[in-house]
Amino acid sequence: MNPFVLVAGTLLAITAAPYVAFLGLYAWMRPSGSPATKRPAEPTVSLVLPTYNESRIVEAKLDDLLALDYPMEKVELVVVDSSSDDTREIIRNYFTKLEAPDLTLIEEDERRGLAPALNEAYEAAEREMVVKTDCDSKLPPDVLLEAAANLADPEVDAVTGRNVEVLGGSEVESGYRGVQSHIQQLESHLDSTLIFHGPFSAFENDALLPIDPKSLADDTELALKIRRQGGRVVFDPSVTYKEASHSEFVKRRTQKDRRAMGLIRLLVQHRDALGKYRKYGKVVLPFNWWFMIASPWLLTVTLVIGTVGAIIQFGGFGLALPVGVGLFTYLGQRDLLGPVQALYSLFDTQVSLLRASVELLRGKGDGTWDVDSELREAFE
Ligand SMILES: Nc1nc2c(ncn2[C@@H]2O[C@H](COP(=O)(O)OP(=O)(O)O)[C@@H](O)[C@H]2O)c(=O)[nH]1
Ligand SMILES: [Mg+2]
Repeated sequence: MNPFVLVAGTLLAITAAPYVAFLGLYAWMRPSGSPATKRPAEPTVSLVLPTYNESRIVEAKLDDLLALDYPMEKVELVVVDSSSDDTREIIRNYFTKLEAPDLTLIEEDERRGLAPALNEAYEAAEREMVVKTDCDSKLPPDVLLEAAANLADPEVDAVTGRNVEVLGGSEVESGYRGVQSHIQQLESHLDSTLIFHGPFSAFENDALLPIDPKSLADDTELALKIRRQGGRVVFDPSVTYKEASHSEFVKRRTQKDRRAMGLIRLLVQHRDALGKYRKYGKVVLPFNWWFMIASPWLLTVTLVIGTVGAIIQFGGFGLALPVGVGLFTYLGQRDLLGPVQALYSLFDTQVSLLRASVELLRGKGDGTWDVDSELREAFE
């Protein structure tokens, strides 16, 4: 065998080893449900909703929030609005006819980015449980009760949930979310999970901390900081939401690459947490470092060396490898891969993570972006 093929094979085995170990751990622990000791609870709630030019969908979002199965006298809505359209007028009008919930509307004169806006909203939130939700997501009626039941466990300070339906029907995103949900369950049963999701995250008000104004991963950053301060932060598959997503390769890049950038930067900023905080720093964080930072580069190098090796070995036929990857991408983004569609979803995520680390190395990645109008259409 030529040395290139040998090196590529070895690299692939090294890349895969932690995943195989994680899979083994999963099979051994068989985590299911939330690791929290859940019990019925009805704390007072601050719903935090950040809005930037959401006039198309904000009314539907408010309808959705008011349909939650929860005593609305216990709820306040804290909106932080940085729009240049009439989002805030729509919200104000909506609330003129309502007795409950209470509304706190923070009106920003100009858009400074999501993280500074959220810091203001968290500062203003006064109730016991603080729930952050994005405008372009839908919540089921039981979501507050499910979240409150988790926070009733004195060890647990934050909980996030599972995307049960990808609005717009992207199979790439659903495939990835399915895999991710198993990973996050295992992480939570080991100790705590890393990623917190924008459509729904709930926190103990007492545990809140300011986030980095430049953050592109605000929800995850908050959870990570809460874990570092000693609270447990978990994923519960019974806490659910729906969010819109694309399948197509190019369209996916904008949102996924930005999110990936936010997560990688966060891991690097908190590199001193590795090895600390029990299994969170000893298992969960290293696994995420491997998945988000090491694997994308290792896989790229493997592909390049493997292609060189295959060309030396088989001449022109060696190009079958990169052509195969191209074909995989072409079919995957069209949701045409059937049973291996989930594998494509992981590949797609690795592409975003690779592009994100390149962008970060080039010094890119600050805090504002365009609201994706096609995704708003999927929401409607
Ligand atoms: N107040 C405020 N809200 C923002 C800003 N940027 C985005 N948002 C809101 O934050 C939420 C998430 O934004 P979105 O564009 O959907 O992010 P994505 O889901 O990661 O693509 C939405 O409710 C937006 O309206 C901002 O600069 N200020
Ligand atoms: Mg969104």
